[in-house]
Amino acid sequence: SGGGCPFSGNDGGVRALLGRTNRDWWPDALQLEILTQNGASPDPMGEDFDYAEAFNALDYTALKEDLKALMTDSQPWWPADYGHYGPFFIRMAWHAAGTYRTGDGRGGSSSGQQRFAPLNSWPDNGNLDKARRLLWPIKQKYGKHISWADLFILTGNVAIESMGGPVFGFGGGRKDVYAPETDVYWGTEEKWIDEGAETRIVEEEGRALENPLAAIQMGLIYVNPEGPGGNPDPLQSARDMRETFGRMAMNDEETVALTAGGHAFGKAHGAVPVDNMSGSPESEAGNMHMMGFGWTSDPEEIGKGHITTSGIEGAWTPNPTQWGGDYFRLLFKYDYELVRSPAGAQQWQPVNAEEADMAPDARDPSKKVPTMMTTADMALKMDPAYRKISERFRDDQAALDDAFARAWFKLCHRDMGPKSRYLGPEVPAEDLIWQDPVPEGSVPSDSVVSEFTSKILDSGLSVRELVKAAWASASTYRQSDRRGGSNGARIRLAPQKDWKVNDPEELSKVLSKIDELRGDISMADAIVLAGTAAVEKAAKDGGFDVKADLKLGRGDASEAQTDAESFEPLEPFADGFRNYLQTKASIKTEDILIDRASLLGLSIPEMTVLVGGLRALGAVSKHAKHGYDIGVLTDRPGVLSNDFFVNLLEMGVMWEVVDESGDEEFVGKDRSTGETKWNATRTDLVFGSNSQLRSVAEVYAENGNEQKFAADFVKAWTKVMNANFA
Ligand code: HEB
Repeated sequence: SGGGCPFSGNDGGVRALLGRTNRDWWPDALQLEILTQNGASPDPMGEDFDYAEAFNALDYTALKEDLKALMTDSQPWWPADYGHYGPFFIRMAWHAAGTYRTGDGRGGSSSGQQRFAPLNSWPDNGNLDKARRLLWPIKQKYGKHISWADLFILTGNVAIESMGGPVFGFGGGRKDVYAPETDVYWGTEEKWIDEGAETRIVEEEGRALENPLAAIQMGLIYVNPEGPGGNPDPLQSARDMRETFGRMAMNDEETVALTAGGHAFGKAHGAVPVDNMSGSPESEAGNMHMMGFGWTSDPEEIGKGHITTSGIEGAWTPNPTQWGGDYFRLLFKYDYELVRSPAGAQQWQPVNAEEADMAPDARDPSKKVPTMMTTADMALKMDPAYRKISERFRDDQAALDDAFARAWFKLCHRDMGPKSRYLGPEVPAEDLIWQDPVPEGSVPSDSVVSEFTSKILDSGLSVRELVKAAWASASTYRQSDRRGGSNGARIRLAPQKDWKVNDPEELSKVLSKIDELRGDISMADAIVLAGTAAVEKAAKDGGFDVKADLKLGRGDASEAQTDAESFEPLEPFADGFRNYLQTKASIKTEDILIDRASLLGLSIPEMTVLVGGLRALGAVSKHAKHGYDIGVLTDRPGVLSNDFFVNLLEMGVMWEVVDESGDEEFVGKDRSTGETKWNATRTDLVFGSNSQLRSVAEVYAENGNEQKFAADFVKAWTKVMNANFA
């Protein structure tokens, strides 16, 4: 799982790129986005703020001491269960990181999104607003030196440590943002899980989890604790866990270790039926005097511990604030029977539990209460593959310690990109395969570079071929989890080298030639140098004098440093920049272009000028029917020109759908003679048909803007080439 087209698996029909958005959920929410018109940033820290520098000046030890003290500093407005906030903070950190999905690299811990809608209001994040508010005095004290995003994860680590649990390390460097992310697709459902949103995998109906989603119902981080759609079937729950955790890049062993390790701590909250809770709805609903708190219950009831969050009630183990092996010991020692919590949720209770195996009451340690398991926990015992792993961990505590510590570290750092971005004194020395390690490269001298580029331009390879290879190498970058890109030259390894979009035969020919001529330059540098030299030559042939400001010093990753399978989700099944469409998706093909541009971190003008320039260079994927012609609206492919825009906006041409293309391909005919002049796709015509894109295309087609076009193209090109390397 994890591979496949990120826009497939929908029930049919065309869906909007973003599905349901904050504005759909909360139509009355404050319209702050009008203040970000004209490019005004909502970030109060300003563009010059260097978070890495601020973090490096942090008193890390003092911060950790303060966090440790906070764990047992119970506040009357939200008393700590068992006098220890540790478990609560672990859940906060896990939910901050657990939204990550491999399909598009979005979600995850790296920008502190749990503070904003919709995540601050997801039913599954119930009451975590209290956890974040407990942290405010510490955030305030350390200010710019620690971001919220880093603080969530570090607090989770300190919580584990303070309860005797194993920790593998911590890397800081998650820079906060100050507005909700608007680019994440969370699904199309119009209801939350607690309002009856349907479960997404229904085998009998052939319904599978839509990519890139990684949760089983709207408003959940992963699976429904009560089982799929509330059905308490541990085996079906295992199926859902395997699918959703797989999309978080976790295998069976990591899934078992994380879940069992996490539930060594704390308790679930379902002490009172939901209807008995007075108070406000979710955080984003904006109940003024609640000051951003959602799900508030009667303060008196809170004092007594009568809290309902998930609706499930009870701890997993007799020692909920102490790391150990009790979770598996109890899971296998007892038979569990299905019961209902006071709030009405379905959960599992050990049959005839001995007094010593009961849990303390969260408010009164002298009182003993039964432990419990959720249906998802029962999956670790009932699913044959999970069970094998669970039994091994039951019998080998050291193995569980190691597996939990490593899986937790991966969970919390998976979306941060290369290890070089990690900050602080607790960054583990060991390289981990999921970090996509790349050996450090060296910067070639100017003379070596110019010798290579003149050789490659004389080698008989065309501008198109060199440009396409460089684009194929660099454009896998996604700013969501900072994976992909030109550094490492993984374009020459499986699976990238065989991706259809890359025209593998042509690519392999180009890469061998580059390899033959590169001398001491790394392959990674040589590929982008060759493509950029071709761009500069094409610009010269077009009468422009432009130079790219390429950064050099990339390294080459080996096969052993590459987890090939983990790169599969990066494969483009459509790429508007190269006019490539393998399979029609559940969203419009031009939406996929927008999505790719967003993952590359491009603005509207950058996306526009790149498409127009790449078409002029002839850098389209080889198209089954058209050879290299589709969208190349110029008589001189290989020369950098604004011909694409000029010809696209030309009124003498009339466009018609090619019937058998299913609305994906078009021909441009001379309006008076009817003669066919051009072939194009949706991702070409959208720059003439969409009013906003047209306004930008017009700029690049205007007389007097030719030099601007060339300069903007080379700048945007360079941005993509440098993407994972700046
Ligand atoms: Fe968990 C809690 C479910 C995984 C950690 N969880 C919890 C709860 C539930 C759950 C329902 C309760 C809530 C309330 O409050 O009410 N989980 C779950 C599921 C899953 C999980 C279904 C998948 C399978 N976890 C997990 C993980 C982790 C965790 C992975 C980590 C690592 N949790 C946790 C904790 C807690 C919880 C620590 C406790 C919290 C407190 O105490 O507050």
